[in-house]
Amino acid sequence: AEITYYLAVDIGASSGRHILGWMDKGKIRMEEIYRFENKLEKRNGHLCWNLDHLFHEVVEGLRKCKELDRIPESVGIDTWGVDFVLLDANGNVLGNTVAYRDGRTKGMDEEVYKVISESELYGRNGIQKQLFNSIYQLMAIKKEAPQLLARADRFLMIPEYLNYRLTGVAMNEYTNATTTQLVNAKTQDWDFELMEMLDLPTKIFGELNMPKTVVGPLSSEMAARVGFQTTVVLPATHDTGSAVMAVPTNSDDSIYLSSGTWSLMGIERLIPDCTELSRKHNFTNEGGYHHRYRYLKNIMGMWMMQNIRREFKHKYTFEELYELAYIGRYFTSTVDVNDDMFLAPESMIKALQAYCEQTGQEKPETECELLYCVYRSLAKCYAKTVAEIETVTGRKYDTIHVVGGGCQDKFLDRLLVEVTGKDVYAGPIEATAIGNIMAQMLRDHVFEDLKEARQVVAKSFDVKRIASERE
Ligand code: ADP
Ligand code: LRH
Repeated sequence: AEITYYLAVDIGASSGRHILGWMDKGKIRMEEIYRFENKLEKRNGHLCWNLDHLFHEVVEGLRKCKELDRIPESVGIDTWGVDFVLLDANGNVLGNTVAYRDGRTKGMDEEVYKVISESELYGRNGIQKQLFNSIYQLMAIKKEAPQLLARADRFLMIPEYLNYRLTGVAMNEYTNATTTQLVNAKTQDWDFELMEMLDLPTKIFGELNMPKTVVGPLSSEMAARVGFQTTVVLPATHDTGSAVMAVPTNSDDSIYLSSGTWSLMGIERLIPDCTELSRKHNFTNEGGYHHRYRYLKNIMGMWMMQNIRREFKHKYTFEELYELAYIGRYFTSTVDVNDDMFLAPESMIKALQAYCEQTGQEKPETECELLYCVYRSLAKCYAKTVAEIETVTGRKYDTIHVVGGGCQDKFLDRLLVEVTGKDVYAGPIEATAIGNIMAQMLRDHVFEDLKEARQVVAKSFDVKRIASERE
């Protein structure tokens, strides 16, 4: 029989990949057919994404399907959240695509709180305060370049913009929209009243569409360029939304840790929690597939390791890095990984040393000490987050599922077992792409619902239980 292929284009802050998925004897099969690098670039003093390059890579990966003669029934794109473009009336991008790690949002929280208090804001959207959220980025544009906002006709998040380039259709999607901090948690729609209070142009925000919605066929120009026709579909276009769909369990007793450039740790909930208690613990209520909420916390994550590895000139393998960290385990200084100073430092090593000095701790000097300091600090933050989840929800969880590229970090997985005392499972590695494909398969009625799809994920992919040191 003919195989029906679905293509996930999953672009993270560090890399992008095209992954084909299909069903085979009741299991999901996947194959990565294309991969490319993604990184920040400095332009006019701002940290930016190179969108033209990303789009070029999206097209190259599509062409690869043609080359392999495996034409997907549909294709879905997901990327990191919060970043967006403004389009003018002719569909051209206004200004640079400034990335969330750029410093332009400094002080923009205060601008917003002049209009609405922090707790009232959280009460409306339940989104964790992070200075890079789109709401603060928009305030920065309003302050620095109001003419861009005045000329803007459409607001599109990164995956939506890539879809637009593929199809000519400009369409907003719900899960990623929630990361703007401009969506009301209860109505699950744009908070136009809030936008008006902030004097943001409401007309640029289009109707919100749920995952599984069809964007459209490739434009004829695109179809000619890639050599085939297909349908562009919305997955949960926020990568974390897709990753959490692919957490391989339906149990309520489980916490997930989506581990990539960021660590996103939390649970799935059916009702948002926009209370003061929740805000004080800085949890977010992002919108998920089928009206679920991702109740989680952003933790600085592997970004710190990525930077250190770069500063070590990539001279060690992952296994060697674990060994070095192990040697450094006598070193007890820790940092608050979520401190702003680690968001985009010139040197992560210097930032770690400065933090330790400023807090009166011994500063890490050797490679071993630096690595262990980051591991220990991350692990400490995970343990604290688990405790906070248990406090806020008033219950205990017995399991942690780690998914994403970072779940391959054996040292961190072990440490997680040690500091939390929970049963820790690692995998699948490509959870985000799997979630993306699941949404496309759900649209195609391959599965009845998310529950069934998750059961199939659990039996289709490698999920390893992490043994503790004592076992
Ligand atoms: P993103 O989607 O944010 O780009 P990924 O989910 O692709 O991130 O995860 C990539 C990250 O996973 C790498 O930057 C690296 O930090 C980590 N990683 C991948 N493989 C390993 C490994 N074997 N050991 C430790 N870390 C790893
Ligand atoms: C992870 C992620 C996360 C966002 C951040 C900007 O890739 O999408 O959920 O908060 O990037």
